[in-house]
Amino acid sequence: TNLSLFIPDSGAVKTQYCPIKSPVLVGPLSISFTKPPSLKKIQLKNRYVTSGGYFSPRHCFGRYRTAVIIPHRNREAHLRILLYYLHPFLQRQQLHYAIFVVHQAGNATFNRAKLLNIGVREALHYDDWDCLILHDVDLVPENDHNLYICDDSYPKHLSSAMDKFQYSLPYWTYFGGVSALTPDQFMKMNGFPNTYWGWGGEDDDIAMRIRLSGMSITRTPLALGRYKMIPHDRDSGNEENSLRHNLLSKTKRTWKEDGMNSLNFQLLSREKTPLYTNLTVDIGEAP
Ligand code: UD2
Ligand code: MN
Repeated sequence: TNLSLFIPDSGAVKTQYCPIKSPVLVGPLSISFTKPPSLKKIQLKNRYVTSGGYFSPRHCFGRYRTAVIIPHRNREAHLRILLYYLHPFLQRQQLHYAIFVVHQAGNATFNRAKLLNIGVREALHYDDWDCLILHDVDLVPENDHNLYICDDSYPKHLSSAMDKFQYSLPYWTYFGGVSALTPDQFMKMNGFPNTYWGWGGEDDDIAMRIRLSGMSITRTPLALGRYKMIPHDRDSGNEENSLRHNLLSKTKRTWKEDGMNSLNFQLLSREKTPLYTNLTVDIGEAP
């Protein structure tokens, strides 16, 4: 039942939890990448999103507290497209949520996994999150029944069916794109590796850590875990990591020492913009 039927629309009076299943989901979404919307336009369409990209359902208490963490550098147009689709998507899911963008400063080689570790550490200073969603900037979910909440037992892979892989998994242990972990699951595997500079390998390292720390991967069913990737070339500063196979052969020995317990970085700025919290960080460079 829709709780808002019983609670008069008198500002933000809340007396009950939101229903377990949101009544306002619509299912398959149509997504197009023609022209990135302006931040102003996105703000106007999301008037209940507050500073820092926060939202709480207005007429009921959100059951789930979700932090979305996006590693980013020089993909402003992609970020706008993602925010345009993601804010309404998360609101329809009736989540209490916030969006964090972790921006790598400078021109050193990109390091996706380290940025995600930083995003987790920082996001946990802001709220008591039930679920951390680690989200590529260029992946737009196509079905709002793909809930941005965590599985109680295991790390969950949400982007199980991407258009660029013909809406199926490229291989069985694939864990790239978008995933959902509780803070406990994330800490149990010592977070993600900090040592993968450039493109590739870090996702497989993450999948290995899940297993090595005694967990397994759950997934959104293929029919719901559908995503469109905004077409792009390889970024400069994110060249293929030629060390990745070598690193992957050592994960079993290194995962306990390389991760959240060895994370170091410098937080250059922390700002609440209208649609997201921006964290700009100096993460150093490959040794
Ligand atoms: C794949 C995986 C991705 C990751 C990557 C290997 C998919 C859809 N995703 O992405 O999760 O495992 O391979 O590292 O298969 N980024 C920036 N600026 C940059 C470079 C990267 O913001 O200059 C961020 C951005 O959030 C991007 C993500 O890093 O979505 C992954 O990089 P990519 O999109 O270039 O790599 P891709 O599509 O092969
Ligand atoms: Mn991509």
